[in-house]
Amino acid sequence: MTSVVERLNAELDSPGLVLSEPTEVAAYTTDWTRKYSSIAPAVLRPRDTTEVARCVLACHKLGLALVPQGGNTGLVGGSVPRDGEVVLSLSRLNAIESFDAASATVQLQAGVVLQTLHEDLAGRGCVLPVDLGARGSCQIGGMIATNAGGIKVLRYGHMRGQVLGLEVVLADGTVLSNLNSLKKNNTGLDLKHIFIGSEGMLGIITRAVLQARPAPQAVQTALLALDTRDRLPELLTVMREHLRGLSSLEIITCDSIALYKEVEPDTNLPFDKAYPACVIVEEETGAGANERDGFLERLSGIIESGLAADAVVAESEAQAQGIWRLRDGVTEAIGRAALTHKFDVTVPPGALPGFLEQMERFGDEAHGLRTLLFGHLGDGNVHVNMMQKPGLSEDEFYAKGPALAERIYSHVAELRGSISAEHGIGIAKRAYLHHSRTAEEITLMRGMKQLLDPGGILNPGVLFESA
Ligand code: FAD
Ligand code: 2HG
Ligand code: ZN
Repeated sequence: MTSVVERLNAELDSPGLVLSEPTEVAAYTTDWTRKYSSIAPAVLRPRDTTEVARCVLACHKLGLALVPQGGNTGLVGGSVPRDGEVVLSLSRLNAIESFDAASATVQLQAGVVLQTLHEDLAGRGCVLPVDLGARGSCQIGGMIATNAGGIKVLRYGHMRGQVLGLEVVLADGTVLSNLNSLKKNNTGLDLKHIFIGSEGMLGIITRAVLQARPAPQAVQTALLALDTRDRLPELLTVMREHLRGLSSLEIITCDSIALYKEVEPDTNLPFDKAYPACVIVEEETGAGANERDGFLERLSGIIESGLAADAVVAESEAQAQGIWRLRDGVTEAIGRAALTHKFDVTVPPGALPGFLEQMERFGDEAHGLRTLLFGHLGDGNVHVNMMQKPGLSEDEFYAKGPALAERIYSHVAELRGSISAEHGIGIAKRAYLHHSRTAEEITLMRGMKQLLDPGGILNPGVLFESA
């Protein structure tokens, strides 16, 4: 009886492609949250599309299931094995292949890390207007596979809005290539959209063409302190009306700031009292000397109307970064402090004040949990984290998850919100998909999976229970 590794090596016969040393494999088998962890017989590390196709074909022939993995920063358990699958790492497909200045389009391999792309585009006076706290590790392929959101969705949309063309390896090893770089191309079904947000269960994304944009001339950043959360919907309306270049609107509650301070005690807090919530406002403006004054004037109007109680306005890039650290750093701080149940949801903006209160109530009623609320206010996207308090054992903590999820997601559904704003379904949310999608939609999704991956080898268990 030959082992999986021996069979893979015999099929692939290429040095360095198959990693099977247990300590090396272990680096790929636990997810970012530490909640999902399993074993894998091997990790495949292809360098280009041809090698990806060979790996997938080998798994197809051998009847082995595989889990595509990018930067492994996903938060719903979809990027690590769960039942002895092989890991297919895209990390070595890391070339930015070409940039076309006339169309501001960039062609690249799936394993390019977001920050590397940001740096490359900055050198060309351009940006990819998708940004998130995991920028130093998450990869373009993973971001496309999850249709990542982040802190600029309000103005520029999700990852989906930036993708012009894709190359995907299908479950039988076929390379489906449409590295389109045209803005206008209505030639039948736009197949790339099937793969964007498909979380690795319909195909392996190997290359992409993305639309870059001119970098903003200047960015103004401020942190507002609110003494009530009741007027959040009104704040949203006013911000949209008055800040025409509004590019980010993010909320952090005082509890989230307190946690950040616990984990990073040297942090200087921006206000001398703890407000119920703080909001980061970012506006893209022209570069003129008066632009900052204009921004200050618009914010003063908001403070005078009583919508905000206080504000700190960044006077330098370093100060802006200091403000953003309080927001970007919360996920990392949670990860360092304790285990957490994560609920990434959207609710209609009008429902936000009541929703935030309800989440705190649910957290208190679950006992032993610490509720942290923050997120992308401008999109109605709240990140509800319910953390393990000291004294609650790991088993007790995990046992609370299903009932809590059911409670939160049914409430979200009543509000006509979504159980996944931006992180996807993965393993974590598959039992709750019916709260956001109809039975007919789920049947069609299952049919598409069956059509594209009849053997069920691509990321089995993601989105639906494996058959
Ligand atoms: P992975 O975690 O490796 O994989 C994610 C999913 O995509 C898995 O199902 C995997 O199988 C699949 N996949 C990966 N690569 C490919 C490929 N090439 N082809 C096919 N399938 C593939 N997300 C947001 O949307 N907004 C945020 O603001 C945000 N902030 C975050 C902040 C922090 C600190 C962290 C840790 C995470 C954050 N995330 C956020 C979640 C995560 O970063 C995103 O989901 C990201 O897009 C995942 O990219 P990745 O390369 O790490 O993918
Ligand atoms: C963010 O916006 C991420 O920071 C992570 O989407 C959210 O940690 C979380 O719950
Ligand atoms: Zn987020």
